[in-house]
Amino acid sequence: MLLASLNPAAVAARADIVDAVRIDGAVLSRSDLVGAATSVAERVGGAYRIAILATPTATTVLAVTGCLIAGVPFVPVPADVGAAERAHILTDSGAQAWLGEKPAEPGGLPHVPVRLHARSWHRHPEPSPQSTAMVMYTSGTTGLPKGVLISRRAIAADIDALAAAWQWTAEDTLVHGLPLFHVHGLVLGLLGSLRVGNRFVHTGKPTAETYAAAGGTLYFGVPTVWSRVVADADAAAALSSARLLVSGSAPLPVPVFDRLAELTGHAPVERYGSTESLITISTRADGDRRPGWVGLPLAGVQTRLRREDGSVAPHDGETIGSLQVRTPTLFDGYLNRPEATAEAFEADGWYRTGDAAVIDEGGTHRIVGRESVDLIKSGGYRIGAGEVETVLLGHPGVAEVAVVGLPDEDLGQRIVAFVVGDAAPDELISFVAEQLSVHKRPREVRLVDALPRNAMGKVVKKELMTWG
Ligand code: MLC
Ligand code: AMP
Repeated sequence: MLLASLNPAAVAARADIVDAVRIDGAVLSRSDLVGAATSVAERVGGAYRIAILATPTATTVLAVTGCLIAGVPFVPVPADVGAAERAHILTDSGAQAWLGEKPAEPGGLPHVPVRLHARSWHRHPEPSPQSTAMVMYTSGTTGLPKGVLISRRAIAADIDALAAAWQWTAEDTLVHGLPLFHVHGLVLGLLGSLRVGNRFVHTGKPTAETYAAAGGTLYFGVPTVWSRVVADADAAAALSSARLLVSGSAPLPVPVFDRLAELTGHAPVERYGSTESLITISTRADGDRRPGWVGLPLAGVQTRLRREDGSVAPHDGETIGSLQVRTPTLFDGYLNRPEATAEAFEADGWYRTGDAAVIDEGGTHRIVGRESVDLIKSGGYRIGAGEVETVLLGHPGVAEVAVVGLPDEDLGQRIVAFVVGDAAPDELISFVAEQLSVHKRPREVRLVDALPRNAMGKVVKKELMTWG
């Protein structure tokens, strides 16, 4: 979709931008981007599905953009992926080749390099809006990560709704340092910039210093990033010249919201969503910015709260219910997982987000928390407890294990593994980092004599969490 199909007006109007993308020391003009990505499209056109090791580099930007121009579905693979997770993603997705960055372990697939200086001006026909743009892997409460089928239509609808809510235009310079293998950094950050036509700056690491030095108008960050920014008052003050600071992917602690407002003069805009639904709820640039609340449904999005008895909860700002959404930004199911797909929806087609929320009389939403203790959010990353437990049980020094997310000032939640066994904690942490992704490793392993279990023999995680 790149640009042309995404928004021809934006491309035409901004064809002369000499610094459309800055990433990893490279600067791409709009013309470099279109020419080099079209050349990539020529080489991958007709492929069934392509894997992209999503490191934050110009190579990755061109690989992604080339696939979008060619209409080839791509699979963003976490830059820090480990052996077992990589094997699963490749097998499950049926990817035929790696495009762009070359992985250390290609897993038997051929590698197609991206040539940064190649150019093509061929005009590719616009792929159908219903077609799959990407298959993005995400964790569930149990089992291996599932491939989320995300259509071009869903992405375009989401970016347009966010642009309206945030008054986001081609005049903006969008800055972030988030991974390019999740919705936040990839779909909103990179594809959003391609569609809106604004300048995009990737800072490499999302630190207070790199954000302060980037000179943007629109900044994206997960709460961990914002809490690190406010810990550096000088860097935070440099963001006062920005237009909008946006937080999402996990709850922004109220003290961080307040401190950010104090140091930068900008109350942050909070927004909520998921890999499956994309972003569905947000504060508007011209709306009320209330700490702890994530705003109103985006244009075209409907929300409702379901109580346990199936009734719809009132919008009184207090009654907690399961948040459900109906939205044009929704995914097209989990790849190869019809049962999991069916379970994600109510009989009447509403998507079950798995989050508990309240809605006030004015329609403003507050996210209360996840309904399952087995889905952990750490540094804005979604991690399934079951996935980490399965890997740990594969280690000979582990007899029993339970993984939980404990409250953490920096990461929101930190992954802690309670283990019955005789393995060294550091060895277990590295074992997970090597098998899954580095960011899924437990930050702490506690060796215990026994796990708390109920009469059925099931581990009582709520009790474990009080051991924290
Ligand atoms: C440490 N490291 C190890 C290791 N221990 N490497 C290998 N094995 C081990 N045992 C290394 C790491 O590789 C890394 O190296 C360095 O230590 C620091 O890693 P870290 O400790 O994991 O980083 P940290 O500082 O904790 O990261 C914080 C963070 C990160 C905020 C930068 O969590 C982050 O980028 N979060 C963003 C997640 C996100 O975008 N989520 C959006 C999901 S979409 P090196 O060399 O690499 O530094 C979504 C929808 C929505 O949720 O609503 O948006
Ligand atoms: P992911 O699939 O990685 O995109 O994670 C989606 C989950 O992140 C949601 O179901 C929420 O639990 C959480 N999340 C995203 N944004 C917010 C937010 N602004 N506040 C609280 N939780 C959030």
